[in-house]
Amino acid sequence: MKGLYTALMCSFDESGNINEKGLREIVRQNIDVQQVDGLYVNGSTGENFLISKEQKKQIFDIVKNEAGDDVKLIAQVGALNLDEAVELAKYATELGYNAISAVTPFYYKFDFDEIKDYYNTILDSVDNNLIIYSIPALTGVNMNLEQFGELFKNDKVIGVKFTALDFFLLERIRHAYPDKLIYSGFDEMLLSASVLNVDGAIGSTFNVNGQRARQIFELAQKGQIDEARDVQKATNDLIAEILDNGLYPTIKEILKHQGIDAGYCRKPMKSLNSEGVKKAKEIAEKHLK
Ligand code: NGF
Repeated sequence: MKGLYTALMCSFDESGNINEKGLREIVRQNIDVQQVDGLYVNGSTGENFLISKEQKKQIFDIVKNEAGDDVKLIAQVGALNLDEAVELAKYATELGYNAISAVTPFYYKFDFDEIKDYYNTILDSVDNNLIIYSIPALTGVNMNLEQFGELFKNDKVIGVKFTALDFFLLERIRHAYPDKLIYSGFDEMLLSASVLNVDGAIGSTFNVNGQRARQIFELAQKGQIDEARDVQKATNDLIAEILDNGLYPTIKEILKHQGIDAGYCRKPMKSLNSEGVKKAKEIAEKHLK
């Protein structure tokens, strides 16, 4: 399960329905062109928290059907409704997803016992392994080293997707749990995370910049830090402009510019106006030639 995973975008039509053709094209682009090792399905980038349970299942179906066994698949099933998370975990496992992942429960201030019970409840319901999805900036949930250790006591918790700025904690987790998988979550910090010996990365910008992500990761593994830094710099020039123009809608527009039917974002997320679309094309032409 090590390696680089695209946090998969989903294509929606203007009314917010899944655009199956577009989603299949995004899957193929990631496998055939970006050549990532796997896909992380229904994460933040997939606009998971804006869609219904039935749409989540539909996306799991389409992605598995298109990808087959070409790459590894991780299904993000986390939901505030624990029954829904369990149902989705079972669904994705039956489809053959290689692992499940669940965001830490958010919105209410759950204590750690509640968080632990959430993960154990999901895992007790399926014969599959789980990757914790930790993204404190969006969830407000900050777990410490001991709490990660407590969750890792369940052998089916095989790792963490670490989308956080606290690299002191990242180093401590790496050191304390060498056998657990750590995936770096912030694409702009991939080199720094790779130097700390993460096992892989999961990123939104890999939809359009996966090849550079691989260069960074592999150069760092070989100790070629100067070369890796150059590629990270080129990557960050791209990411800075994407963030400035609007993260997910800009990635969609770049995909469209490359001939992929990436569609619209789900409301209340807005799609780009004509100026934003023009800027996205400029970003693609400047940074992704
Ligand atoms: O989009 C976010 C929100 N983070 C992603 C990634 O960690 C999310 C990251 O690639 C993800 O994996 C998922 O879709 O579940 C950033 O978009 C990127 O580094 C630009 O900041 O923080």
